[in-house]
Amino acid sequence: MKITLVRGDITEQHADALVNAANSSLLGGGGVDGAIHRKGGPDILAECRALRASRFGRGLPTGQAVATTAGRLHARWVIHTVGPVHQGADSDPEPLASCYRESLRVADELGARTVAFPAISTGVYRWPMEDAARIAVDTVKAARTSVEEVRFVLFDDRAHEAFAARLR
Ligand code: AR6
Repeated sequence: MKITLVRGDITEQHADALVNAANSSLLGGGGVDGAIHRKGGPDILAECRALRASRFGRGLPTGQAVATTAGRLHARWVIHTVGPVHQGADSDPEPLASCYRESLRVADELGARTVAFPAISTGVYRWPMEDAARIAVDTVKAARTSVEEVRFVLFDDRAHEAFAARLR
C-alpha cells in the first residue's frame, strides 16, 4: 500500500472514498464534517438519517465507521467515523487507531482502492497533532487491507509536517 500526503481540503480530493471526521449523531457538525455535507449535498445527510433509523439509533459508537454515498463530491463513498475526544495525558489511543482500521475495513468491503483521510480528532476533539499523526500513520502501515493508496489530507502546514515527520 502506498501512503501519500497532501496539504489541502479533503472535499476537493478525487478518491474512491473520503473519510469524514463525524460525530456519533451522524447529522453533521463543523470542521471536516460541515465541509463534507456542505459540498456533498443533501443525499449524504439523507443516508445518514436512514442509517440512524435502521442501525444506529443510539448513534455511531466512537471508533466505528459506516459508509454512505458521496453525493456531489469527487468520490463514490463517504466513510463516516467518530474519533475520540482527547481526555488529557492518559488518553487511550485505541479508539483513534480503531477509526483508521475500521474505515479501511469498510473500504475493503466496498472495494475502494483509494481512500483519503483527514487528521481525525485533531480539531474540535483536540487530539494533539504529533500524537494523532503517530497513531494514524502507524495504524495504517500495520493494517491488512486491499486498499492501494491511503492519502492523508492535511489542512495546514503544522499537520502536514507532523504526518511527514512520522512517515520519515
Ligand atoms: N479538509 C481537511 N482537513 C480539514 C478540513 C477540510 N475541509 N476542515 C478541517 N480540517 P475536525 P474532529 C482539519 O474538527 O477533531 C465536527 O463538528 C482540522 O484542521 O473536523 O475529529 C464533527 O461533527 C483538523 O486538523 O474533526 C464532530 O462533532 C482535522 O481536520 C467533531 O467536529 C479534524 O478536525 C469532530 O472533531
